[in-house]
Amino acid sequence: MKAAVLMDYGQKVSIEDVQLKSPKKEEVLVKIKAAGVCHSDLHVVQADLPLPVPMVLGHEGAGIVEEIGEGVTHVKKGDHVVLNWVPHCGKCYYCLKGRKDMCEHAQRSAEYGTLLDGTTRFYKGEQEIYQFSMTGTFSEYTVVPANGVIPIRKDVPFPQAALVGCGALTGVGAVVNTAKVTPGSTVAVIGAGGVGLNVIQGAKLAGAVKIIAVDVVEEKFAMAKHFGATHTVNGAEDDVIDAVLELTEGRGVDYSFEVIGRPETIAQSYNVLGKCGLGVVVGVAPPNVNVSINAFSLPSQGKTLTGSWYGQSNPAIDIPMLLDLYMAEKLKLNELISKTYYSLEGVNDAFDNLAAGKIARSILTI
Ligand code: CND
Ligand code: ZN
Ligand code: ZN
Repeated sequence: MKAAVLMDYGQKVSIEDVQLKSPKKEEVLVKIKAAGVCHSDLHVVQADLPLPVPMVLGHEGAGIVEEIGEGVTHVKKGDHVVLNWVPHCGKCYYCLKGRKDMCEHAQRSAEYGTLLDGTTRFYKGEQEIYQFSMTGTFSEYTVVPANGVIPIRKDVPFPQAALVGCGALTGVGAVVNTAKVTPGSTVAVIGAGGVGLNVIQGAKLAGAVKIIAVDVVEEKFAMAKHFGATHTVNGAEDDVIDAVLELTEGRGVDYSFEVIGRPETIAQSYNVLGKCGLGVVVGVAPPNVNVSINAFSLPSQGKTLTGSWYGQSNPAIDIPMLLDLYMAEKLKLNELISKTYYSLEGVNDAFDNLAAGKIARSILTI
């Protein structure tokens, strides 16, 4: 079977013939039908997110259950599923505290590129192949932990379902679960890509009255408005902080979201906040990067800068809920799909388009 694999850093992703072991206890074999290409996959290719290689990339995906391992009871062969890239263990300190997004066991396995038991299921000849965040959706089939599959309604098309597996859950969740944006608020969203557009529509769903989208690529502004932005700022032309202050009577916004992963835009997301404002970093910066913010402003303006991982979500509840919103025409997913590739071979072209910033999301149908 075929999978898109980053064989080594400095190379393009290649389509490889790989083998897959059967699902062990508490694991599920999934036939992937559609996968979205998220910037986190590109971060790995560009070595900004250093992980072990060779690795099957892709963490946004949907498919059909092909086989279940011993002890799996929540899905059966033939069920449609969205993959969850933070399959929590349910036993660690953070799981017990109710913070599945911070599961120690899932985070450690993701760093190792393995499943929860520390081993991989993909291999090529003698060589083990790692799996991105316990998913590996750029593949015809994958084996994931039981919690890594969320059963969904069968009337949702697979490409749209795939988008909920990262972009929509991460973006809407950052607004609803992490920031808890309240009706009537003012919001700035820095970075209007696949995830940022979902932050924008999440802010609209939450009842924000002013939603300021900041980007550097002109094509993004029409999309941002379509998803609910009321104002746009071109960071390549205008001073972002001045522009946001001007749009908010000189005060700054109540909530800001950084959805790029760069230190200068993370600092911007703090600096566009008004007093008592809450900034949420969604973008993933390389692990060795620090951000500088003004120390005096912390006590004197009472601002908070925090982060959001996988939308601080409860995937088993939130993924079906987002799909219900989509079917009720309250969540936009069709408009997120800028380009569809009908084969895994499209993956490098999808990465090039993502790097150029001109698209919302590309989908690979498999
Ligand atoms: P995508 O590339 O689609 O969007 C990034 C957007 O930022 C593009 O529209 C760019 O034009 C824009 N941009 C780039 N530089 C600037 C700048 N200096 N000022 C303003 N805008 C700029 O990426 P994506 O939406 O797929 O992902 C965005 C980030 O979110 C990325 O870092 C990814 O790794 C991260 C992410 C986080 C999580 C999480 O759980 N926290 C989950 N998935 C992805
Ligand atoms: Zn992602
Ligand atoms: Zn845990």
